[in-house]
Amino acid sequence: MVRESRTLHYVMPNYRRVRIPGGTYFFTVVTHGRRPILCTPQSRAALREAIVATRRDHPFDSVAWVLMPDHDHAVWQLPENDADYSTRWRLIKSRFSHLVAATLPLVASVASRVAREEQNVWQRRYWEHAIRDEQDLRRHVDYIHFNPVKHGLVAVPDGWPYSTYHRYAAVDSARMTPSMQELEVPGAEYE
Ligand code: NI
Repeated sequence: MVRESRTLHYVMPNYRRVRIPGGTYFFTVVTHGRRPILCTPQSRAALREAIVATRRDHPFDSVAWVLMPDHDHAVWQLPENDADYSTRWRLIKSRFSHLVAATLPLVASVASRVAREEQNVWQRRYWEHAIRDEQDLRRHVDYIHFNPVKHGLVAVPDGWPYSTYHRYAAVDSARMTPSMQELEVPGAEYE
């Protein structure tokens, strides 16, 4: 009988720990007018701060995430009996908007003219998909990690720094070569 050690369990890619029945979701969130503002040092710090602050009152697990210049893709797992991802995204988007309004001149100039400034940073709508099973989860995690390649920013996922790819690749390199067919996720970019 093999007993999984606590250490091994901790370092395994998150998708192996995800209990599918119970609030695992894929999201695509896009900036207003597809402004390429998300990957600056200020924006990355602001997003991190917004996520940390939101998690304090509304916890969730980040299974995978990729930050692109004008959108991001994420897979979250919510606590049991909690499906309220919309509150979490609202808080993250709002906090991020307030934080970057102070650091991004382009956004600040727009925000000063309009009361609801977050609507000038983010598109209001976003794509949401409830993960169905482990295969669906893997497809979406792979989709996230290959997204910078899909969008032509880098030749290999390893070349894009703003991704949980690196967390996965460190412990599960065998999963890093899915077929192109596996990388199709209809609707994910809603372009
Ligand atoms: Ni994308």
